[in-house]
Amino acid sequence: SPHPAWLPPTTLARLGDLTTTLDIPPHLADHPVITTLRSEITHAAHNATTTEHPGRASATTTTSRTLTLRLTPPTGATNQPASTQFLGDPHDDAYTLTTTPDTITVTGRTPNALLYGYFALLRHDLTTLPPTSKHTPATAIRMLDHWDNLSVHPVMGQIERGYAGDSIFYTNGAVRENLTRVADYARLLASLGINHVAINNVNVERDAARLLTDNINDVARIAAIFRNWGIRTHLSVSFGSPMSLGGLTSNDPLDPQVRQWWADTFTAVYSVIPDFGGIVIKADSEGQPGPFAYGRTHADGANMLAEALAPHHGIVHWRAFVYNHTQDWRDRTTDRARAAYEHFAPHDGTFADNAIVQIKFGPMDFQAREPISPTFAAMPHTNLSLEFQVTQEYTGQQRHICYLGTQWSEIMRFTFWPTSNPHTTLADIPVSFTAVSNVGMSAYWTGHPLAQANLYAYGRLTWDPTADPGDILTEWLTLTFPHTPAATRTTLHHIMASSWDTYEKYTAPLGVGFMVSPGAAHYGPHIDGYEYSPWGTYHFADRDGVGVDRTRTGTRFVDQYPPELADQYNNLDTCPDELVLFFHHVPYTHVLHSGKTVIQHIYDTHFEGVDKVLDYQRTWDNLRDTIPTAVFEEVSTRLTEQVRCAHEWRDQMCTYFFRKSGIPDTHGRTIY
Ligand code: GCW
Repeated sequence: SPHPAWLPPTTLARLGDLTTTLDIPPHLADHPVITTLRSEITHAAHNATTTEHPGRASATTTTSRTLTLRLTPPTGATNQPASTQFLGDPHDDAYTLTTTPDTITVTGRTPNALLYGYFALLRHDLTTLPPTSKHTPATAIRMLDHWDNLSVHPVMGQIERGYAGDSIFYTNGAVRENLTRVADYARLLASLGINHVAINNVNVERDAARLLTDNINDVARIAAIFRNWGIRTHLSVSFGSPMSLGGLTSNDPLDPQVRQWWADTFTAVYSVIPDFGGIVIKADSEGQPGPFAYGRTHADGANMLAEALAPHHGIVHWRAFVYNHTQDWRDRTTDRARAAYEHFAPHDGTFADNAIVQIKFGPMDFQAREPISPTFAAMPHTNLSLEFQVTQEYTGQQRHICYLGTQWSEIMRFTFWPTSNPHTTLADIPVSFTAVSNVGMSAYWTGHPLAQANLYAYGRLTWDPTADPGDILTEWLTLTFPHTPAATRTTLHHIMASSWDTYEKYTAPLGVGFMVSPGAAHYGPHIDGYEYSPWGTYHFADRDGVGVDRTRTGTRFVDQYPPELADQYNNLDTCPDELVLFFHHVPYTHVLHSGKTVIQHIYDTHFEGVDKVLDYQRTWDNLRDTIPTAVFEEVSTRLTEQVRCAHEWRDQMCTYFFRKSGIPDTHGRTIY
């Protein structure tokens, strides 16, 4: 059986000590989520009687606190804004906790709200809860996308950018017969408040395309499981479906026959899955078909699908990851970072109410460091989704420890208007949060046992983007390792909280990005791996300097930002150090705000990064007796690889830039 992640029996037992009552209006007594809650309560009570657990006052406690879960659906007319009919309302998921010394009451207006409130009790010290507190998520849509293929892809494997084994959904080209792992996964997600899941890769192979049509009954089996946990199921679809599945002669979004095909197809889908969430679509991107072939815009494409989904209250997540992946590296006028803004911003205000434009957090591609995509500030009249990557494609592939809660928190707190509107953060802009999941059939769900913390942190931050990522880490450690001495958890916290910074130190410097081995790997250093490729990810290092000139003397990408930020990034004196090579091409002797030259920064951070990883390894070794043996061994093995890989990065980076620049390390360390 898979690892219980943050819901081990000992943790759940704390809830079992409460004498729990469900207070549900009769017409909702058989709601699937209420049925789920009922079985959770039984399960927790069972754990309480069979488990010794730290939260318990004493084995002989006779009086226990009572817990009431009270569902209070709104009566009469609600005055919800019209947009909520498609996008949902965060207040539907909100729960209120009310406590007295003897009682705890969870109230909410939907079954999901009660489920979220119930699981939230695990995270709180029940003895110090305030008399009353209300908890409302930041957005109504908190979603995970899966890049799972039905079969093993010859290059990408079964899960594209998956580092945790096979798909929990599919095997041998079809939906699995046994979906118990999906049920366990749904429970983990629900405990965090995740309420939407897309179950197949955005690069849609032919067998996956047919999930929407011939194989919709298999999707319905998955949807039935997620429904029990208040999660709606979505599919990634191919824009080419009318031709490839429907036998039409065109996919033109303005062709009435094409529109009719989509309308008929969704009518059939909803007859089988009445609460189907909608679709995710990657069009005109990295070889996927799209509206450009017909001279149409992405708004035309998205609105066609939105129209077909609207009668069923379905939504379209239309990805903005559209750029020229067949660029000539000699062409210095094309800048991949500009692409999303150029294709989407001009269409602001023209997207349908049930269309959401899904934008990666940065203008390039889920790098360990890049600026925030300016497209978020450029489409105030469009529903937007902020997309993260929980799977660690560019952040160590679940072989390296890299806690991303720190990065996502920083991103969510970013503001485009530092002086004119400093309190509006990036997290205030989207109506939906999405991310690529990191789970698979791995015993630990995520390959690296500590990568579970990233899934956890994504869920918690999408509920509350203002939550402290260090506190989230503490929560995760407490729930996941209840029997581990507090000092060990403190040590783990220390390692994980610094791990993103460490990863950045030993990989690509100062925001320049990539420098990874190209293609299916994207792992380990290959500094010039993409330099003469068509993918638009270049660093332009020569004997004098390095970095991409995206200023007003270069590609002018800076001017996609609101003026205040555009000026800040454009000016070398005000551009933050960590982004300097993203925005500027500078000499190696350029002095950063830190007081170091660029070349010395490259040497120093790479030596520091390796030293940190060695320190993690030594520290981890000392925890041997306090961590469950299997977890200890698994992490040890991966740390050995992280140490090896960090050395490889350090030595290639230092050597490469020493050979380019001829400038020695001021500390005289070994450079090859
Ligand atoms: O980061 C890139 C990945 C591709 C992925 C693409 C995307 C699913 O390397 O594997 O394709 O992003 O986001 O569509």
